[in-house]
Amino acid sequence: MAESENGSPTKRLKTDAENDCGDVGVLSSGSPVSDFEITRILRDGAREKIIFIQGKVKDQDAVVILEKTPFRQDTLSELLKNSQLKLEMKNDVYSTYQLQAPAHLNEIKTTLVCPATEKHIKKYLQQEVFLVEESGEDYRNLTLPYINSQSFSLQWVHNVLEKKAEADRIVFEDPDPDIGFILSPDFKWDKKQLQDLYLLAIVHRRDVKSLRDLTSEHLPLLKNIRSKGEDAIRQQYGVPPSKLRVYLHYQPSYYHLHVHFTSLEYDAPGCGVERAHLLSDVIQNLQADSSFYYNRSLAFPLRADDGLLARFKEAGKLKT
Ligand code: M7G
Repeated sequence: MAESENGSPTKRLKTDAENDCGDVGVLSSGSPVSDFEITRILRDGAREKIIFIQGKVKDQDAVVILEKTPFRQDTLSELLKNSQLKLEMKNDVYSTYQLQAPAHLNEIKTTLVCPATEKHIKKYLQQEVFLVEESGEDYRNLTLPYINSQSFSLQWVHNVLEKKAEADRIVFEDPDPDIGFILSPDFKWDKKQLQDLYLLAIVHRRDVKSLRDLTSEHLPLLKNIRSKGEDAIRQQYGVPPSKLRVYLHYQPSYYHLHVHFTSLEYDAPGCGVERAHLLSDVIQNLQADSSFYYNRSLAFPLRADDGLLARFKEAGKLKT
């Protein structure tokens, strides 16, 4: 749900597709989530306190993601003072309670994807994963034709770049068409606390799909993102570069170059070694060899029912 800086719901955006999935930022009983009919649970992450639910909103396929967010230090005393406590048990110096927090301190971050495609549903479904090793040639023969035919729509990215959506959330922009970018909060971050800080730098140029396309020609772009992104985050949130994990995903879900800026303290989804490539490593690799990412083998995980995995299997490229 889009929210303005002051937390109030934003107005409806003119570019929102007309559909039955509801209005941006509307929090009422007639909200798209209250109309949501549950079909099945795609994934239930008890430890991360996140659940992915598939369902329908007025006959349209949809996914709802509910996530309990980290505690906010600035509201702790209010939480302790103004909540109701129900004793569960007491034994010696130990006692446990059910704490009922006031509604405004008990929000659940909610993401709605509607209408959701089959690909969205697969993305969120818990599945067995396999590690694939892709050579530069495999990329050109197998992966590129696949992503050209099967990728997620980039409409949301273009909306951000053209300020048709999320314009009020922009943290920093360098408008230069070659080395410029927009830095905005990732939609996984509710901006309520810094422990799970998560921003995205989305480049203005539209001719770079992913890490694979990068050569030394892109070094000015990458260095610009690193230095101006870090400066903006220090200025806006008081978080220094030594507290940030700055990386690119390979494979990404969205094939328009973007860089993830996350809090080092946050175990962000997809920040493991099999998917995340630190921006500083990428810069150094390209400084040493302009065709580093054109040639080298890159490993990444694919879910069991990913069509790309089938192509690697058919080509005899999956190590079993
Ligand atoms: P990715 O590396 O392409 O793939 O990252 P991933 O989603 O598998 O990590 C894309 C990033 O864009 C993710 O961190 C998403 O949470 C974020 N994201 C996706 N969408 C659809 C939006 C959106 O509409 N707005 C914003 N601000 N972030 C989004």
